[in-house]
Amino acid sequence: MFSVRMRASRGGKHISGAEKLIEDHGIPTAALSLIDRAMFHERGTPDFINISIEALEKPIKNTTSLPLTLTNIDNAAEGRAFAISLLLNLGIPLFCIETAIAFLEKGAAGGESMRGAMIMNMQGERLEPDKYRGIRASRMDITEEASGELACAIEGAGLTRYFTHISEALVLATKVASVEGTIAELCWSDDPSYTAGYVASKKLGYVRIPHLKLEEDCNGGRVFFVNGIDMNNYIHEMETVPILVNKFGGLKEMNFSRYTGGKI
Ligand code: WAQ
Ligand code: MG
Repeated sequence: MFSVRMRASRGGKHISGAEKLIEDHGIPTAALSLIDRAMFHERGTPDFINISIEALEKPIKNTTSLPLTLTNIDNAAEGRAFAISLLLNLGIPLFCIETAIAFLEKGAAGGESMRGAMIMNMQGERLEPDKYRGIRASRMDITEEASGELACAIEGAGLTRYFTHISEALVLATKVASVEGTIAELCWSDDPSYTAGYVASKKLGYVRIPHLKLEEDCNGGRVFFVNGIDMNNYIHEMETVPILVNKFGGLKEMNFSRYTGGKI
């Protein structure tokens, strides 16, 4: 198996990134489709595209995705409030959550979106060594079969047009939650037309929130809330241990009106 990864930028600013795990005969097709994505992205046309193709050195861990919970939240204010309540429920102090949200809102790479994620401890401190690049979860993908199960489940919920975003985010969140020391992840997209995001954790699964920012907003990102990690081990596992999602963890739907008042 090979890891094929793409990142694209313009004037040093992050535009997009994506990756696949693939057998050697699939490399040309995978690389072409990633170049295509890099060239035609709503955040802009890149002046730099990096494609890396590497044989995997370590054995691949197979895993079931986090379960996917859909919520019917219809505006960003409620989305943020709900995300905060989920994170509080997971034991993250309010101060940390608010600090993280403020960074994501204004662009955690000095006013721009980062290429990777922030790592935040329970004191609200950012631990990632490079505050512009951040930490990238890497070397992960989903099998055709699990992808089919996910496609089927979200079709029933009318979300087929968002399949690529959902599938990639679910795979990433599954990897992040699997790394020892991760308490939770908060994410929303940096694509201006894509307002959705999620809170993910081993405990509550992937909770999709359709609105975490307003449309036209180019700032987004990810934060991994951690506790008691050894930074080198954490980064090493996040970036290099390959994970393949070979089963979809199932779909739940949550009617938001039932969950106001802090109940989860
Ligand atoms: N590792 C860590 N952080 C990353 C990675 C990665 N592999 N890829 C992206 N990021 C960070 C980076 O700061 C980006 O600016 C930010 O996340 C957003 O990336 O409908 O589209 O690819 O359920 O724009 C979530 C909702 C969509 C999906 C997330 O992220 C759904 C999304 P994007
Ligand atoms: Mg994006």
